[in-house]
Amino acid sequence: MSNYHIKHLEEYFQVYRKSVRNPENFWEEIAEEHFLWRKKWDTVLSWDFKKPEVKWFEGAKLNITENCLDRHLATRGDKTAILFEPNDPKEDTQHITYTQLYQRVNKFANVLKSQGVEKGDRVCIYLPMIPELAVSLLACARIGAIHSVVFAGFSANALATRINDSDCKVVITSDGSYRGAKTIDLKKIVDDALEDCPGVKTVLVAKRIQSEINMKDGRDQWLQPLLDEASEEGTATVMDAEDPLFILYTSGSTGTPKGMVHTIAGYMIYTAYTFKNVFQYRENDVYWCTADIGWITGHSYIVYGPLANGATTVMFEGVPSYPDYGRFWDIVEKHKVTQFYTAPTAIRALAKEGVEHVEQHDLSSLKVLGTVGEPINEEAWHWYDDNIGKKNAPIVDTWWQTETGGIMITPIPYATPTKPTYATLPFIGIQPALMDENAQEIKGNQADGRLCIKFPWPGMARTIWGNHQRYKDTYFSAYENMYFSGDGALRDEVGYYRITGRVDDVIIVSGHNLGTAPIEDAVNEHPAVAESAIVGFPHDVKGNALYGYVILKETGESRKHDNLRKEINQIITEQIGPIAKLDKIQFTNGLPKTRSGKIMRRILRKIAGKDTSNLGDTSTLLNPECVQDIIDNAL
Ligand code: 6R9
Repeated sequence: MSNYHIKHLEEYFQVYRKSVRNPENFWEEIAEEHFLWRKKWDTVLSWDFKKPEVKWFEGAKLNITENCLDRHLATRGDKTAILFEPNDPKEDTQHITYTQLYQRVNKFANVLKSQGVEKGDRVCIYLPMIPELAVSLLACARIGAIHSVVFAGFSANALATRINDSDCKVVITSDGSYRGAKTIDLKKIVDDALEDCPGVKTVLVAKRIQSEINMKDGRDQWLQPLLDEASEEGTATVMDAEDPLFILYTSGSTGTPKGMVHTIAGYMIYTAYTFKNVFQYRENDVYWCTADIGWITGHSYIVYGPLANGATTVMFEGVPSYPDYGRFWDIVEKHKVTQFYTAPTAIRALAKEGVEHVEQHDLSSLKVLGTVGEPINEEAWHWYDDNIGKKNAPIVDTWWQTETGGIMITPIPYATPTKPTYATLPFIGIQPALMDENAQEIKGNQADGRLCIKFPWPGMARTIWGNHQRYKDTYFSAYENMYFSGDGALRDEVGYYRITGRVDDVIIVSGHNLGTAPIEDAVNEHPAVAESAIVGFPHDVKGNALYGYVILKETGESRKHDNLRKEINQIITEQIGPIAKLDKIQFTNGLPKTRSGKIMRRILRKIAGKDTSNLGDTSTLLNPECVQDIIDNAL
């Protein structure tokens, strides 16, 4: 059916118009024709952004894993579902077929059941990029348990916060992980985290690095022997369309991380449909997304979207620099990858190493290149286009969020003419709006404002776990009847969108969202620190890096500043993870504050970015005198 696979620009416009004129009919057709239901829905959509409440396909019954696995067995049983490429290129690639994946998921689901996991229970998954990670998500979904994956780069503290927030009773982890030439003791991190998590009764441990680890009696169990015993048969639990599928945490500008809740049917339809169109996926393609499954990109576009389409999805355990900077291109050549999806920060890091690493490889299999996670700068876009795609593989710059579940603004490759740094046009069914400072929608092209979405789409998150009020306050309160993304954007003369970046206190570092508040809280834990303010500043590889302004309790602090800097970063590593470390720490005697006591970050951002020519209006400051002092001592 043509609506499911869009092939040229005119068709995009036709289908787009249809999708926004009558969204219910549009999504119902997609749902009818491309998915497996145990029972069809009573209502396609009911919604109220004021409450807010959004329900898609209410009354329908299904299991997402029957859509990702069972229904492919007859026609694609021997096709590779997951192509696992290990950290060490000398270790063999694993081809896991649809039949094998189905059996592994059933075994794992049976293990979870035997451990007392029931429908609706939360299971925390803290694993490296090994096949068990994908299998464990699907195993949870098979029995209706809600998975909460925590990226395995987060610290024990961050893990504990997330486990407790959603009250997980089981944790799935591994003895350790490989990362380039290093190994990481994941189990030790879990042990530390669990000291603060009384609700966790069971830890299942996959073996990956064969290291000696501590196994706590009565709590910890090796996974493999349990899997060996388990049956590879298993029926999928019948779920309601709006039952939660998973929780995934994302940083907010303040407070604890937000556990975004995605529900089954809408998420399935949206990830599957976007995957097919944004990557123009065809039956024998080999698709590779380099994200970690610990982030939404991995959930939607390594696991659910590709598998719902019966695709071959590559899972890479390692890093782009190991054993050398040609690793990505080595994998593309080896498996004849057709679609390659990565982050601007990776592109910039690889571009810096020069084209020699690229030139040794045959990249002619590539048909579509994608980017996600942060704005891509023009230079990186051209490097990607010239050296990787050889101007033959269109770049899809895909804008979306953990909250949106799937891609929202993007070119359709071979249909939408691309434009460097522009995510271009809304995806089918998506109705963006730009809002001005008076909370009015800016109509017409050549506009610049805050990016909102006017109408529900199936993939949107339904709530924040345990805190619906926060969901409402964060996303539905800034503008009436609109979902507010937290991003700024402009619309050019032909209606193409360019994302200009966050307009709140979230900073995107190497594509990872970091809230300033939790980092400041960590810095303030240092006994010598009185107060701190964190801002982002431009960085040529990471996109943004973090700059900390720190006031010490005693101005005559005798310890060396460099030691203090190390100690502060150590605390951040323990509390959040190494991704949140500060690149620069400036000790200062004051921070610019408004009369209501709010730190004026706008000024600090400009100073950190070495852009002090126009600091704007500082007259409302309580202590304008500190500004010059900060400028004079800037790093
Ligand atoms: C999928 C993902 C969401 C934030 C989002 C925005 C930034 C993502 C982007 C982009 C410019 C793009 N972002 N894609 N900015 N161009 N193509 O990354 O989800 O981790 O929740 O981050 O990332 O600022 O608001 P998540």
